[in-house]
Amino acid sequence: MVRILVLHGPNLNLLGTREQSIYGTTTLDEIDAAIAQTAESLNIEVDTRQSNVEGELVTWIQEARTGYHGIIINPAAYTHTSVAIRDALAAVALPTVEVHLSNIYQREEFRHHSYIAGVAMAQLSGFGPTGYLLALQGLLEHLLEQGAKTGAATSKPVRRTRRRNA
Ligand code: CA2
Repeated sequence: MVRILVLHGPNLNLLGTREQSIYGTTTLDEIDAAIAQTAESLNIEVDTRQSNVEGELVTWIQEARTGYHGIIINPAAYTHTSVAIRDALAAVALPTVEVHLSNIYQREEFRHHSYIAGVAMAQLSGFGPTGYLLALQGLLEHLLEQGAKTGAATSKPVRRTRRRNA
């Protein structure tokens, strides 16, 4: 079964309690619940973790190498500062999707640069909490395609869509 690790960076534990005009009213627990629900419907396993500590995020990324097929990360402020997180993602070389709740390119200049984007397969910025769910779907499609090419054990879930002429 496909296993994906979702990482939330610093201060995202405060979601829904402050700065609601920028980040909305949804709490991190609610986001994690929506991620779990989507994971179930996609028939994949997802673990979600949050940390305010850069080194802890680096350690989790390193550990993901053995137990996970891909990573979804909102590095929060570390997006714009952390060579350490970028290096960890490059080292584990797992397909990674970078997610931001807000559109970082419509905000202050210092948020326009991401150290993570260069080592991520994709970036979603500005969809709010839905970004995580879109990332799950996109990453799964990518992994299944890769598995089909490499013969890796990422079993494809049965598609329920009926084709008229099938
Ligand atoms: O838009 C995003 O998801 C960000 O990654 C959020 C980060 C910010 O530094 C990035 O530029 C864009 C900040 C997360 C802080 O979250 C808070 C939530 C509630 C109250 C205060 C901060």
